[in-house]
Amino acid sequence: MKPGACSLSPHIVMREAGLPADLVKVDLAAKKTEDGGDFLAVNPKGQVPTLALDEGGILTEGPVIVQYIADRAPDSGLLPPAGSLDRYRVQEWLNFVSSELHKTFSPLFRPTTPEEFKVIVKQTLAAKFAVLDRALDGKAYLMGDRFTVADAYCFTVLRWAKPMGIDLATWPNLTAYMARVADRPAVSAALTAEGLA
Ligand SMILES: N[C@@H](CCC(=O)N[C@@H](CS)C(=O)NCC(=O)O)C(=O)O
Repeated sequence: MKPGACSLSPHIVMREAGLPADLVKVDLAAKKTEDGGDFLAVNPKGQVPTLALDEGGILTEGPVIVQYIADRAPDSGLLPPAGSLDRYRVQEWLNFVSSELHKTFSPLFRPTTPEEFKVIVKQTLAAKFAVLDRALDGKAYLMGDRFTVADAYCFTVLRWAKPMGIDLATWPNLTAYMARVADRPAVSAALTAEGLA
């Protein structure tokens, strides 16, 4: 994991699921684990999140990892049962966050991205935030009253808005949503554990 990176999403889900989270920090630039190990030998993609499985091997790709964790705690309500329409709805949100938000944010973190392109990226994000803001109107979470893995991922990615100079106050439902999610005991514990509280 890297504090505040997209690995925060499965970290939150582990805590929401009541499962032990054994976190290993990674230096993403050097591709080294905190004990000096070669991260690329663990995950050839060189990316977090990377989940080491009890049965051996790893699982990668955040939207898949959170579903794997939630399926280990089916009573948590973090993910509706396989085959239900609600399950596809959660996956619909996971995909939206991954492809429309997460990977749109990415160039903002790169020092090599030209400033003119960053302006376009922020405009693109603003349009997506408006979609989310409308979807959250009158709802506590993306799926309604129930917090799901999609909220863990969405919250994690939306946290990047502020450091990137995007003021979420433009979208009142998003602002309220961020405060609501941050207030959850498991989320607050994850933020504290990552030194982000
Ligand atoms: N497709 C991956 C992307 C994960 C990703 O972008 N992770 C970032 C941190 S948020 C990372 O590890 N960046 C370092 C790199 O790509 O070298 C997923 O959805 O899990």
